[in-house]
Amino acid sequence: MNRLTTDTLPTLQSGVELPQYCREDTHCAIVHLGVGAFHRGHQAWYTEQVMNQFGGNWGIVGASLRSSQVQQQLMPQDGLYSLVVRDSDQQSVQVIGALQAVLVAPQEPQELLTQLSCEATQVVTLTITEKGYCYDFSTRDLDFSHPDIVSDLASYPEQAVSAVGFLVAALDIRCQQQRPLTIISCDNLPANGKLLKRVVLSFSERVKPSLIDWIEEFVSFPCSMVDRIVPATTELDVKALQQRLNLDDQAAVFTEPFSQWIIENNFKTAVPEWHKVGALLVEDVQPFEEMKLRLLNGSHSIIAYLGYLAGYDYVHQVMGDETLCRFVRLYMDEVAGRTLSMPDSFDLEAYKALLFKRFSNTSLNHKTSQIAQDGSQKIPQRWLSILRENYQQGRDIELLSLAIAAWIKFLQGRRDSGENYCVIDPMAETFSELTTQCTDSETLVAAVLAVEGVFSGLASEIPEILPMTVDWHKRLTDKGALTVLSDYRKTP
Ligand code: NAI
Ligand code: CS2
Repeated sequence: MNRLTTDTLPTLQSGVELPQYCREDTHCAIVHLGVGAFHRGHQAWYTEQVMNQFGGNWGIVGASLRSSQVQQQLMPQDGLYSLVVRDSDQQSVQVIGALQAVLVAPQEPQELLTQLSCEATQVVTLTITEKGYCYDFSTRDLDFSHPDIVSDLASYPEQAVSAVGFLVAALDIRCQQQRPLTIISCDNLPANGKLLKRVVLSFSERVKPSLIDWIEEFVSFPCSMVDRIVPATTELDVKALQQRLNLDDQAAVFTEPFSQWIIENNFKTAVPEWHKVGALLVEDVQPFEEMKLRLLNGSHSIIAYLGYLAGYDYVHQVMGDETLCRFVRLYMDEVAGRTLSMPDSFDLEAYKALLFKRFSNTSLNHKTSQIAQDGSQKIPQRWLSILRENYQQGRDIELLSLAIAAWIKFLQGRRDSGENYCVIDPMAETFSELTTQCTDSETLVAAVLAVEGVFSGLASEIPEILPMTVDWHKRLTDKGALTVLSDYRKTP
């Protein structure tokens, strides 16, 4: 079967949306770090809409700081890929042309540095996962002990491996050339723009303090709330699409109709008119970001750990389980929802109802195991800030202590059915040592709650959390997730 390429594009039947601008004449002004599924299903899609409707030189040069897999998927297709929107039995296909090149940083670091610092580049966007920022939640600053940062500080400005290292080396060159820049984090982190700026400035302080004033004046790091569920593409997805297109697309991504991008209106350069194609520019992103991280992502992590332990592979399956659904509803209404301060005009109930609808989309094969990855990097902003705020307000912390117990159970690598699995987390080694050494709930829960990089002294701040979590861990171990949840807060 032929591959999707510039040459085979015209063979696609009607009904498939194609790029409405001349790719060959379009220059690149955006560099994106972390060309995973989400970038292709979200920022690249918004940029494609801008070029389809208003033209402009907003081509994207993507860069993977890790593997060459995406380059091997995309470049034999001239950077073209299908974005497939699925909603239960509906499906639409759009071919995205915005991505014009993909670099692999470990193989071509100089090319990436040149692209990041060249005059044409106006904007850098990032989806490098929560762990890609080398951020230490306990110090709220750059993790100077992180191996990538240790290596980048030693070899600066050559041979960077981290996004922070590449950005500072590029900003160093841009400062000499007086070329401002807008850098937009599109990862699920609290105040992601401020966090990125913090790590960039801390790194600069070590390698070139004189750069800091220039960055403060000529570089902006707008915060952004990003939202669209884009699961990892499976071989089955690719095969099904081959039938539909009669072309082979190894770089396709699959997503839902819903999409949201709320961006702080703080740019130091020109940016695409994303606000004309559905994005929202605001002065303060925080209320929206908190709402999304706490209601959507917080629920996702509850669905992931309790659902996976209970034997559910997909989010929509968990939503089909009354007991789990009730628990997610309790979390939204009585735990996370209580901490949000949304504008009066905002209909939070409608937002929550839409989340349940999105989670129930049966054609979106979103794996609980995918969401369960990197818990050490996700749980602080998804659960722990809520837990601290509710505790300070004298509100319920029971539900989240059960959720934390479920995560600790998940770290032990065995489902309630007895099936074993590998834990994927940057701290997996630490957790594997703890779960091997600590074989009873008391010692294991105490040991995990003492992991500074995640819990940052929570157990001493909230003394009740340890006995509560031990109790729930014992019950989960003895009875399994579904039984524990079916008893949870059931009126006798
Ligand atoms: P993915 O696994 O498809 O891609 C992850 C990308 O991050 C890859 O390009 C990989 O090379 C890069 N990466 C991983 N670790 C890194 C590190 N330590 N330093 C630099 N780069 C690194 O994942 P996907 O779906 O693209 O998600 C990426 C991020 O996007 C998420 O972690 C989240 O913050 C954000 N996001 C994802 C959504 C989704 O539904 N997939 C929705 C909203 C936000
Ligand atoms: C998910 C997110 O994998 C995860 O951690 O919770 O990727 C989620 O799908 C997105 O944030 C939705 O916008």
